[in-house]
Amino acid sequence: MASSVAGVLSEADALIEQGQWQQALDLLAESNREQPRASLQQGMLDLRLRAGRERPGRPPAAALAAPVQPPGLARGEIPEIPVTELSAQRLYDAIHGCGAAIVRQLVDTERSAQLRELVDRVVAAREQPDRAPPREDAAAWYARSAEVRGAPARFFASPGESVSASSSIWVADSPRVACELLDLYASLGLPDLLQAYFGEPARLSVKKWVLRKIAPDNVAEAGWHQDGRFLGEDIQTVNMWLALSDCGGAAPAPGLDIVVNGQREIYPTGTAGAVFDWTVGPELVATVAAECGVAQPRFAAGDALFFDHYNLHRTAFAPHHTAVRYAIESWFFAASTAPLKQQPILL
Ligand SMILES: O=C(O)CCC(=O)C(=O)O
Ligand SMILES: [Fe+2]
Repeated sequence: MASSVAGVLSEADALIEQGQWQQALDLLAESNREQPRASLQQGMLDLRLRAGRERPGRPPAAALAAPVQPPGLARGEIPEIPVTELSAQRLYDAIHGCGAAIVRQLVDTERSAQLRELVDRVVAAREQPDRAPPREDAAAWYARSAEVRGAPARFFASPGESVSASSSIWVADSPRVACELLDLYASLGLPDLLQAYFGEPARLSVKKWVLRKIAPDNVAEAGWHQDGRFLGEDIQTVNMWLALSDCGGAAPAPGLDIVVNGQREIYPTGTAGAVFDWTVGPELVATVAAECGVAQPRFAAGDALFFDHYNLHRTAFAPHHTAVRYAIESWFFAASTAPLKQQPILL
């Protein structure tokens, strides 16, 4: 017989009062494995949000060797790291040398298909709440935590559409999916990998952990941007952009366009022909890209692209796009410098 949710939650609270966050999380996770319940999933996420607000001191820099440019690459080519060789040093060399790394089939085809379904369920729960399963149906598909501050994530619905073609939804707004993804990241060894990369534990965040379902937008240019423009520079980050559709290059769904360089500066925005004040103008991008090239990689579902806040990129758009693209964007931050504005979440 599974224990009552109230009982488990109060036991977890007692552990937290003694500063035993990890034990409290383990208790909730074990109870949820026994019998998955929305309130337990919500409880786990709330706890991670509360713990994320505690800021550890800044440790000495990570013990990684100075980055070495991966050899043998053509201009505009993003280095690929075989999944069996993925390490903090290889990732560091690729991101600091070339701006990004691709890890093919980090997630297998079956799991990526499941994740795609999860995204659709969250989108449906958000857009058609009356059709979503009730709150205690072993799944909090869409529920805003009391620990989350601010307006919901951007949400694109064209006037007159009952279901929008494109959605961007905070993972933190779906405790069910947040728990599934945290399990996935643990099974991929990401917490240890990122700890080695940053020299300290990694955090996720409310605002930069996003489920994306993007409709082809053949004409409207999405802006070239660096996430460091919003996130700041005195931070350490790694974004894992996980494709859940066949996309990019000649595929029918839009991928990403990426400037392939390892430079560590934030370019001016709103100039050189930029459409928005937060985007880098196409003329400036052309100048930068003349030296290093732009990649438009083809991704299969389950392929991951890793980059950080200095990378210059945009959502691809092209006349041949006809299909919706699914992806999950997970920005990881070194705990001691994770921007509080992004609402850090314990990994
Ligand atoms: O998914 C996209 O099209 C945009 C992703 C992006 O800008 C990011 O992950 O920083
Ligand atoms: Fe971005």
